[in-house]
Amino acid sequence: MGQLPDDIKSQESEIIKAAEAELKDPARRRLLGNVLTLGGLSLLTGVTLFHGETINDLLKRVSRFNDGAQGFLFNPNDLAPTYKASDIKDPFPFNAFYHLDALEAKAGSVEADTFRLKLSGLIANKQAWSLNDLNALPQVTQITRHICIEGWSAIGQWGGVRFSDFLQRIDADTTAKYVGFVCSDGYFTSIDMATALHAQTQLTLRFKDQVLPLKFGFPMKIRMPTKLGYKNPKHVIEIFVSNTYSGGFWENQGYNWFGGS
Ligand SMILES: Nc1nc2c(c(=O)[nH]1)N[C@H]1C(S)=C(S)[C@@H](COP(=O)(O)O)O[C@H]1N2
Ligand SMILES: [Mo]
Repeated sequence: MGQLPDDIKSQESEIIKAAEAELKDPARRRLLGNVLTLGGLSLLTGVTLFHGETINDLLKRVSRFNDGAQGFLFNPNDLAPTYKASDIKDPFPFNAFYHLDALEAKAGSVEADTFRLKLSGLIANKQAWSLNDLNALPQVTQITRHICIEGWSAIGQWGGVRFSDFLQRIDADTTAKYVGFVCSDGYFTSIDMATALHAQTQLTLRFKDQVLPLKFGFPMKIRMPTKLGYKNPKHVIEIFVSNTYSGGFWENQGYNWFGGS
């Protein structure tokens, strides 16, 4: 970007500043139809505003480009940055589509001993999994940054089963397009298979080496540092593999489905 003339550089930074402001204001995001991801924001580098076009028009234009192109731009071998234990945010923020006060009522129905993770769709071995059996699989940990589209981010440590290992073990059809998640609090989302197979995508059972607390997603969450927060489902009780698009809780209200960070 160093070679650009100053007037273009300053228009660019004005666009990015305006876009960031749009992203930060929840009311504006809703009005916009939540068109943009942080990945999309970085794609704004190099775009110019057409004559008479508003920032909103431009955001919509870039977002349409995002869902069409990010699947190709996304390199399944690219790793998200990792951090040191001393970088972990304490206390780590809680976020959900309801207030923390409602957590127990919304998501607290799962009993550790009797819980079984349900599997459905294009999976050969659909036997349901207990938490003990999941904990007996080879475990990995990651210290990565969680980025919420509402304008905050925080570094945390998550432990569990590498999701690609799990998909292999249950004999999932990894040529299928989507993996979907059903959550005990009514939340749901779905991801592309390339992200499901990404080396850092994790079926998470622990936060900071402790059993995943309810507020961070007990009985399990799916952690993907290559995706924004809303693509990381907590309280997962069912996983399905499918070629049929099934959207997601926020995605169906306008958030970008790809949701890469
Ligand atoms: N089941 C469920 N998962 C969810 C959500 C939710 O409301 N319910 N919110 C999402 C959003 S928008 C964010 S930012 C993260 C917050 O995760 P945390 O509470 O561990 O910080 O969870 C994501 N996964
Ligand atoms: Mo979020």
